[in-house]
Amino acid sequence: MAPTTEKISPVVALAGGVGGAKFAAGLQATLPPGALTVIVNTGDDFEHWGLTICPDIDTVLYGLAGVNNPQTGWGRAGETWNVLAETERLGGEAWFRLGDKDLALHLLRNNWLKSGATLTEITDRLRRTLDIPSRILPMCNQPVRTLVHTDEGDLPFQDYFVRRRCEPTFHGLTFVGADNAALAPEVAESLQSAAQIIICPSNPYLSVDPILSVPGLGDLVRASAAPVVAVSPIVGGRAVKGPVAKMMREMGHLEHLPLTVVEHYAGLLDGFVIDQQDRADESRFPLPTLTTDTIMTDLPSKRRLAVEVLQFTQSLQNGSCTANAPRHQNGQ
Ligand code: FO1
Repeated sequence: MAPTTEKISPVVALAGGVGGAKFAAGLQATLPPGALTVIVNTGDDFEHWGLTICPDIDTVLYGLAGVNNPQTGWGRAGETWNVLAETERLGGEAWFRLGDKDLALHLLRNNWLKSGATLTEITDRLRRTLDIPSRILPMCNQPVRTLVHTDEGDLPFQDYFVRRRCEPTFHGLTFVGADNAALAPEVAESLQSAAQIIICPSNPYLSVDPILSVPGLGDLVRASAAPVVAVSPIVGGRAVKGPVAKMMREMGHLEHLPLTVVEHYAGLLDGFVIDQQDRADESRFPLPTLTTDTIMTDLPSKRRLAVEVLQFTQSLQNGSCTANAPRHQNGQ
């Protein structure tokens, strides 16, 4: 085949865990190899069994490599649990389920971290080994840890999310370490050269806000000439997965939850994508809105949504979308 001379338009996606990984898989299946960069939340990372665990990075790695567990959305397909069972038998903690295959990746990553490699370098090494054509970038290389303020006190993220199954009432978040985090050159460069920036259907508070908390990162998104579009993580007034709707209710937002997402991203977006089940809210949005089926059950549905979102985002760039004023026109 003759080499193509067509210029690849870079697309940058901001992603958390399961919802982000699903949508990123749709983007990857649609775009030319190398066109996609995924900037991933690391606020969920923690230390467990003496290992650094990076759940969202791994969910995106496994999802883009097509080796993820489709039932849970996290972890590996065809996983075995021998180490977990034996650890529990010996009196160790088993509330956070690390499978045998997953553990192999953790052992390697830990070793590489100990020998001085950055999380960015390690993630790139892993994605190449897993034959992933897209770049996967941790939001930063320094530890940032999400602390959840609840009615039962402050809980480290995985204690709130996995151990306590998001049951405590949510009051707020602190991204511990964010002030000392540095914008990685790879993250800055990808945002500066992006032709489209897409915020995946991830939890805005738990998954996207930590990314935006890295000093300078949110400013680059806001300053970008590329259209910025977010896909709603709410379908039919409920979260597709995870606690986002529960958290919104606990913050006093009882209805029109997709609008709550838009308001949360104020000043950042040029367009928004909502599910057809939330069509009744459509007229309330102060920016161009694509209403479609956002439920992703398999690769064709992920790809279909990705195609629609990319076309919508591009229409904001070339001015063919005639809906309400986006970010770049109203000077936000
Ligand atoms: N989520 C769970 O609900 N229970 C688990 O035992 C669990 C283990 C786990 C192991 C590795 C990994 O990469 C992710 C894992 N997750 C588990 C998912 C993860 O904690 C959350 O989905 C994310 O942090 C939220 O995006």
